[in-house]
Amino acid sequence: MKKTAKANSNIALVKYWGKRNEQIILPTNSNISMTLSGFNTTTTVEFSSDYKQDQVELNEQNLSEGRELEQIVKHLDLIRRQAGMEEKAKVVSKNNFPTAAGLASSASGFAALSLAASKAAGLNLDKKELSILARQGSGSASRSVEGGFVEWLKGSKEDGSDSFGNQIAPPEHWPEFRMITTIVATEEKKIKSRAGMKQTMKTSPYYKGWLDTVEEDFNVVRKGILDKNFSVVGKTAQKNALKMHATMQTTLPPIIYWNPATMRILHSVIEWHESGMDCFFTIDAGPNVKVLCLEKDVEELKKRIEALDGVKEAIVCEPGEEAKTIEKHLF
Ligand code: 2P0
Repeated sequence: MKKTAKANSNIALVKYWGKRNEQIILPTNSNISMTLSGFNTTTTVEFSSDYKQDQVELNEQNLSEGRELEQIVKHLDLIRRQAGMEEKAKVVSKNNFPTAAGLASSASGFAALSLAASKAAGLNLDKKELSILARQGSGSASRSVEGGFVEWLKGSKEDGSDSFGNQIAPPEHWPEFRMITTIVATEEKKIKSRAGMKQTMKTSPYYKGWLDTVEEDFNVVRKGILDKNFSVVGKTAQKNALKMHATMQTTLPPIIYWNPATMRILHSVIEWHESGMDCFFTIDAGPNVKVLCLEKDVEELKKRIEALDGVKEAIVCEPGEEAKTIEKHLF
């Protein structure tokens, strides 16, 4: 009844920004990500009749109340219902990167929790079933179940059975692809993605423009990955991220995740690109920019990024592996 899983985070090249169903988390548009090597969550789950209530420890802190605990308990309830059991659980989870700094900790977190808890509950889910389960914890987690380049299909069914993460290509398909994650802030962001995307759908006049054009970005990036066409993937991913930020910046009240260091990186990447360097950027719901490049340019770009004012760290990520169970438990 005790299992441990490790899942990598992912960064979207075509973003998920909006839900067509908030209860079971279905997206308004299909989206694409790369699973990252290096940023991961390890989670151990044990179900036992000895536990009187669910206990959750996240990054060495016991969660006694709050939204995070509620989301995790709700997810455990879903797994207990699927497994036909009632035992409470102990969950211990650790990220190897700062939580909620726009580095998609909910993606690796719910992917690891789904895998560890479903195995501990005796369920033997296939990849698709596991992704559907992870999706209901946090949308982006549906993509972290798989490795390499992954699409999360929006699906059309009301029950969500056709909305899951699907591998477009494994890490070995394009091992030269890099994302340099720049850390400019490590504090928790004020507006979570969940609230941000809801507010955007409700009040941004540009959301319609997002919906009208995102499918084309999806098709272009998908083909670009299969063709290993870096300039097509990079250019389209950058445009897609800026479009997403344009929708959130035009909500009421506005959501602006960028800080001066973010702007400095964006301008620099554009300038470097104009002077012949193969580089683009993407940004999620936070201030940390991810610079997209190929292995050949990583050393030079890392040096340039680290020299920019306000950059605390630049971490190079490669295409990473799928979520896996491991033997070493956290308790
Ligand atoms: C993405 N983000 O595609 C987009 C881009 C943030 C910006 O997926 O409400 O934490 O739990 O489904 O998955 C972050 O949203 O939101 C996210 P919920 P989630 O990576």
